[in-house]
Amino acid sequence: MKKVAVIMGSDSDLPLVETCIVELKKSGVPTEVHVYSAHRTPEEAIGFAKGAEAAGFGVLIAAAGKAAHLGGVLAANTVLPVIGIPIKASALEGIDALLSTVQMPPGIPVATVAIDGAKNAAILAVEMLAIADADLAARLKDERAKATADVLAKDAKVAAQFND
Ligand code: RP5
Repeated sequence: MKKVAVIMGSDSDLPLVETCIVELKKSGVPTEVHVYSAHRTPEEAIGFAKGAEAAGFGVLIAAAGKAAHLGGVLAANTVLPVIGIPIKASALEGIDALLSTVQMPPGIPVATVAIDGAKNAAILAVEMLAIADADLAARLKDERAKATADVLAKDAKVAAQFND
């Protein structure tokens, strides 16, 4: 199975990014985690992206806050899909990171999830790998069915409490 890389701009992002790592591991996807910054360690970030396809990665996840260029820098240096997680790390509450991550020029996409959307980044990465992996796809369908059952159980509880 292809691996997923989770790259964060700083270890200060880890408390949030951990949700993404846990979700990937729960799905049984081989995961590799690094701290590389587009600004502070550009050579390492670029080198990782350039080597990622040959190293067996299928998807890269980039988490960064403030002027968040990590997703874009990774995407500029690989044709693997890059998922961006804008991190809420400044006085601008993550809007800065959201716009820096999502507003990519044509030709170099970064699939951007919500501000602090770490769980969805992991699920999206697994969905990408599941295109070519029937077991992963089955696991995702199972999870989706459980989520549906959970909501319907909550609906039944609320309905029993309030409905005439
Ligand atoms: C970004 O700046 C990082 O991704 C982090 O969200 C933010 C702050 O980094 P530190 O100053 O905590 O290292 O590049």
